[in-house]
Amino acid sequence: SEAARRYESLRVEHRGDALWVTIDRPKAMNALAQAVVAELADLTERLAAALPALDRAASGRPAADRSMGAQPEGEWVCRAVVITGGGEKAFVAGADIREMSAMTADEAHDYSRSMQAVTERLEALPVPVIAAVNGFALGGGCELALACDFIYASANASFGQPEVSLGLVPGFGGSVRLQQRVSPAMARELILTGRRIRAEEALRIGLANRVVDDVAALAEAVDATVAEIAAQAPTAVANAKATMNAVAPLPVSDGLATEAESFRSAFTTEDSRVGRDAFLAKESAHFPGR
Ligand code: CO8
Repeated sequence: SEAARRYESLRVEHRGDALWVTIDRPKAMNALAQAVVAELADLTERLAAALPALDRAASGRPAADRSMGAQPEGEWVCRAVVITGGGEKAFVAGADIREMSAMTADEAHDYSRSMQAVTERLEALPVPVIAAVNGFALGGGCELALACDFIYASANASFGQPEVSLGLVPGFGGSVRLQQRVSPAMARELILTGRRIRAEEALRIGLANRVVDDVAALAEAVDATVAEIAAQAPTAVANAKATMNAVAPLPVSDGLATEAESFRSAFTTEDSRVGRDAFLAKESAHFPGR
């Protein structure tokens, strides 16, 4: 498909109902050089264009504009995106330190902004994005994983924000998203010490959702979860993700109002009609995805 075009540093493959994106520069521990960020920007842009756009209640439009708010246009080219690293050792070992050492401060700022834009586009995709962390997820690599909806890891994985050891600070979203994913105090401990933690500890603090023995088991665990997602109504999964994105920064009462708008929106989908009819007929639902 169009999304699976050739890139230098990315491998993009359909596997089951998911699109697997492998960051594949194992000689540099899959570090996010600017060329890799540019390819991720291109890929995420194409994916956003290829997937149905869900015009949802959570988009903040006035009520009159969203009467048929959850009717997406287009095809579901995939039901999930999985991000992983090439080679035996690394998910992504961060920004490319060699490249950064030749940057001006303004170039570093632009580098930070361009990768932040990729992370925001991943969050906005209407399908779940799963990080399959198969080794080092350090600095920008940990931040890339944090931009995914959730993280599965193999036992050899490790996580950390070692920027302070380089005289830097997180620049691809870590200062924001690590505090949201784990407790603020734990995020502070990790970022202020630069400490690297093992997969089991990442599981314990809620950074990883699941840890499995090895990389083969990681792919199997991800496949099984993708199959669970793919059995659900596509528009509902998209709506649920968008709603959770939208309400996260809101006070409870505003979040509840947004949720109710999303609920209203879900009612306008064929998926919801099919889902309710199938339940009442004691049949399994075949969702049209609109
Ligand atoms: N950038 C560039 N090259 C890297 C990186 C990296 N982040 N990580 C590893 N490499 C390269 C090494 O230089 C080495 O290259 P060579 O073979 O040419 O010497 C090769 O990968 C293999 O690495 P090692 O020999 O070090 O392998 P080890 O198994 O001994 O160690 C580690 C693996 C632990 C991953 C180690 O390489 C390491 O500590 N890497 C750096 C991790 C790190 O500090 N990452 C954070 C970077 S800063 C960041 O991500 C900030 C993001 C925000 C930036 C904002 C814009 C400015």
